[in-house]
Amino acid sequence: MKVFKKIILVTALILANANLAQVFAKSRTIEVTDAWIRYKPAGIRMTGAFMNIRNKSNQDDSLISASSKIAAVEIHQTKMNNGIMSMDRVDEIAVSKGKTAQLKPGSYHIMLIGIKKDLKLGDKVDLTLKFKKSGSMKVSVPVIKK
Ligand SMILES: [Cu+2]
Repeated sequence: MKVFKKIILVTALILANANLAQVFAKSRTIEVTDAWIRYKPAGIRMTGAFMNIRNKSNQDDSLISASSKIAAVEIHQTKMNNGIMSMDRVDEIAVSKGKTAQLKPGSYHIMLIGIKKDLKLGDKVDLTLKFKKSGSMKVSVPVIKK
């Protein structure tokens, strides 16, 4: 019985490692979580993508571009100036070592422009994120109503 338990434990560990390997296959140093794209009604050709980007490496990095097959993509920052909200294109979003950059409404975000077809709730959009130090990684981002 003792041996049997051990085998189960070893199997569980192997499965856990397999899962980790999948997650880290894209990038050893960058981890993207809570990614979502804002659902927009049919006919609206632009929307924002939001996510948390964690830099697990020991050097500062930054997101320098993003791309997608279905739209032009820019990195934006929403700002309030004298009560007027505006969106500006920015060259990069810093992701300091050990820190998490939050891309969220009203702040930094990834803008999809000229979307070729309507995105439905639950659709997933592949985005390629390019980092100054960590290179490129792909994320599959669900379309969500928030
Ligand atoms: Cu924008």
